[in-house]
Amino acid sequence: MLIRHAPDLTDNDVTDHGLYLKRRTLMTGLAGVGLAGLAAGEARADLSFTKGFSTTEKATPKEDITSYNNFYEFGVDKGDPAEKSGRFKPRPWTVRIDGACEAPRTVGIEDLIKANKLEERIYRMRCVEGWSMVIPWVGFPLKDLLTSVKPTSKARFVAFETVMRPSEMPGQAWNTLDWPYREGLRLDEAMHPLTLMAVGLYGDVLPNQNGAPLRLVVPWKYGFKGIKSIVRISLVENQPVTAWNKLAPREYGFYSNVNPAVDHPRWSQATERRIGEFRRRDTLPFNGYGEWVADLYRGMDLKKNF
Ligand SMILES: Nc1nc2c(c(=O)[nH]1)N[C@H]1C(S)=C(S)[C@@H](COP(=O)(O)O)O[C@H]1N2
Ligand SMILES: [Mo]
Repeated sequence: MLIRHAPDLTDNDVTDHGLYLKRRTLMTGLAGVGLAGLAAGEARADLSFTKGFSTTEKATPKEDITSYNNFYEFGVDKGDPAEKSGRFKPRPWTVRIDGACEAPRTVGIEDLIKANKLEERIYRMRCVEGWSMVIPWVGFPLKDLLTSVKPTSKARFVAFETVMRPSEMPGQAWNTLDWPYREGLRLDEAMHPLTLMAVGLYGDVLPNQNGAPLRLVVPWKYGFKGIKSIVRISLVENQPVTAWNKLAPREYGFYSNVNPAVDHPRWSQATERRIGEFRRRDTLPFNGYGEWVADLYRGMDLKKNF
């Protein structure tokens, strides 16, 4: 697997968060600037970003990334999010960050974008259903946001919640999931430098169907961990309840690290179909990010903790 390494993964990350990132993976000098604007007449929400840690694999076309979606708040079919999210209003928007921290706060999306250094990160995304894409996100490390609220020693997990807006999200009228959509990470997973809060896609603000205005991206986990349209992030003591795990605990574990050796009860996870390709390809442990994240799970039985 070819991966470019950007200077954002520094020795500070290693010492600050006790992460083991191989020194040979650190490289300097890769930087670029991208500017993206909205159509004339819309509120200014320009994203300036540098290029960060990315795969060199060919990105999936934007047309596919924005038309083949899972976002059950708008319906269960792949075309529903693009077709039925037109009434959804992702701006203005605030996110509440609270729980076991010294400085809980509520922050507006534009302030969040201004206050954080944005990067383009091109990540593979592997859906638990057996398909994958390569997606150029724009965002910032979740750890920057979490650090800003000063987690206390009680914080061991992070819980995330999607907005509840049945009037704009027709799928919330159906009991497909116990709304609002919820997800969670262990604190060290949330603080990992690869864990991203995305605010953009292909250099522009996130389209509604991809989780506007703010969604989580955890590239070594199945796509459903990447909760969309987030309104609340809470530091908590105990492992939080998550939407898919609550619905079908035997099928969707809390960890949900991509693992070709652990099949879904109803299908194999050994291979995947990259959208736009014909032949299936092998699925890689941790979606190919094991070099950077496997140490988070040292000593754990990954078949039990699926
Ligand atoms: N709130 C919310 N977040 C969600 C989902 C959802 O239905 N609701 N679907 C998940 C699933 S299963 C996947 S594969 C990804 C899809 O992200 P994409 O549509 O941007 O490719 O979003 C995840 N985040
Ligand atoms: Mo998914």
